[in-house]
Amino acid sequence: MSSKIIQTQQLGDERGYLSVIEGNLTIPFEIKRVFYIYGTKEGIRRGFHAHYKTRQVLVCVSGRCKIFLDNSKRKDVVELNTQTKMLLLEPEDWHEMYDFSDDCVLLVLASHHYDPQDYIRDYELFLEVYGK
Ligand code: T46
Repeated sequence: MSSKIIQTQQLGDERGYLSVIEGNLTIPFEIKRVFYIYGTKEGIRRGFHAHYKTRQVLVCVSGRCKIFLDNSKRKDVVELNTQTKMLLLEPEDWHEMYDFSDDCVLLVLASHHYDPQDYIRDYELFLEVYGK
């Protein structure tokens, strides 16, 4: 699997905690876009796509969720359940997000601006592009 876990440090003092993500330092790309997923209803599964070029980093800044990954040869599940554990999600890995806790805020940092053409939402096309 190309995608992998990255840990960031928990900084802080008697006032509480602070964690930092810096483009081209903590994560291996310049951050062009930030979005966050929250208020996800019970039982909902999202994603169901891969990308052509967008690299992303996912971190639950509140709560937890699971990410199912599929590189056409292998499948894996990553649980994001702490503010210091991030998933570097590479474009070639099909992904689905699920098991969101009520308080989940999934922060996503992306290497490219939003472009619907960058999505591969058809699993057969995904296999043609990235399989074999
Ligand atoms: C991904 C996973 C982790 C925009 O207009 N701009 C944006 O930057 C984004 C990300 C979405 N949208 C619109 C497109 C849809 O109408 O917001 C709506 C929900 O997006 P989508 O159904 O693509 O959301 P997810 O949760 O399936 O996927 C998102 C990202 O789109 C995707 O890049 O990898 O989170």
